[in-house]
Amino acid sequence: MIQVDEAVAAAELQRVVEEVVSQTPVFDVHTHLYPPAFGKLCLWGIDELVNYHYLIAEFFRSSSVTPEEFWAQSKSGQADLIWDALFVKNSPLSEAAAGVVTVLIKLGLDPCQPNLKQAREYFASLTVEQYTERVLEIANISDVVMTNDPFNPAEKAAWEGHSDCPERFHRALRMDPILNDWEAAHAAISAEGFHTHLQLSPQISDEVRRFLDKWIARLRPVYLAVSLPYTFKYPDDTPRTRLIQEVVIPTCREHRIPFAMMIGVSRQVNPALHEAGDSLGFADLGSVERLCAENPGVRFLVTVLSRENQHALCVAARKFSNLMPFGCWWFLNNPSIVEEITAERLELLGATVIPQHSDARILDQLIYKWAHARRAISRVLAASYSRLIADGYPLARKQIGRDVARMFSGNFRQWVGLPAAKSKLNSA
Ligand code: HDL
Ligand code: ZN
Repeated sequence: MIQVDEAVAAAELQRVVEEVVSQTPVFDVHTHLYPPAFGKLCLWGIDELVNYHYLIAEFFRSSSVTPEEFWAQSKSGQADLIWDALFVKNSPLSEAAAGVVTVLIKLGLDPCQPNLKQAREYFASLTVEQYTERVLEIANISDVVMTNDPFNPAEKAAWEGHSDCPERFHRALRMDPILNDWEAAHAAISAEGFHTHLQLSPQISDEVRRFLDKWIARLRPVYLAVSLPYTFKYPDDTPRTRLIQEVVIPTCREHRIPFAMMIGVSRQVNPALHEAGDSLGFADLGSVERLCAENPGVRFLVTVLSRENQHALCVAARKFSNLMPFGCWWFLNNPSIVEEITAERLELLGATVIPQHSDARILDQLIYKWAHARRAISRVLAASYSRLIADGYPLARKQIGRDVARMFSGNFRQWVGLPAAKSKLNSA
């Protein structure tokens, strides 16, 4: 029973919540990051940071430079163009631009420089190993999950070279080609010596499982993952349904790992923007419910790209305890929407969700994505707790610590079968 003198006073609540949220380490469940040993796959520093595809999309709205002219530039030439258009000639108001400002300020650099000279000198003074430690410490990140695509030649070469992968860089085995482009995936898997065929059969499914087993043994992934278009339907009469039923689900069962579905992409609506050319669409969450209902013994991680799908995802998670909603993905990772989604998740699901992931592609982004996420989540959490206190509930600080630790790492560790983290602060 909580003693009244331990209770957090209403006037102190916002500060206490911000303190606990800031001090609680995060397990970042979805990123595109790599450890330093992965060489060029490990993106870091100001030229990569400013060339984030979110900023490239925004650049074309503030410049007369055409995509063809832009892509003809070097990486640093592109960064110079983006810096001038979004940070010198205009105010960095967008979330992606404000994020760069957050990173520079937290590194002690001037975000109002007329060019990138100072920032480039700073990064040139660091090794990627030093910078990795610095970023994880500033962002208070204990672990990240990578995105590992066995169909990416550079990634395949890195793993075949037995790149050293530190345990806190957990792996996720990405299966987009298998589930979204079976024709190309079948050819790639065959080329690796597996006996697959365009026409699916139980024997072909077994061969695809053998291919996955080989990569699972190599990567020891914490989950299998796929990004699905907003048109995703389950079941349907495409190879995807059969591959989910005969390959993905049995593999998740056998290896006791969850299946992560990231649903809602509308691919390449503007190919001229390359990686920045994707959009979103409203998805059918009945398909998620059917998968969860058919497979009660399999754990699912789901994030959806449409803001309008979020409420239905919360309701689906109330129906299926093998469904874990996670993150405010991609176009949703903006403070106003993170607050809205986090509020409806707390109201419908309490602390049983994974409120955010960074989706970071560049190491530096962990600094801003988590600073901004913590600010938004603190606001919503404090509002939820303040309603309890206003009703006379004596809320103790250690309860706040317990709830935040559960959402920031405990839920995911339990979901993927990792041991609980040793708590440092939550008893405070
Ligand atoms: O498929 C994914 O994992 C997405 O996150 C894409 O990588 C997307 O381009 C992205 O970076 N979103 O933030
Ligand atoms: Zn991603």
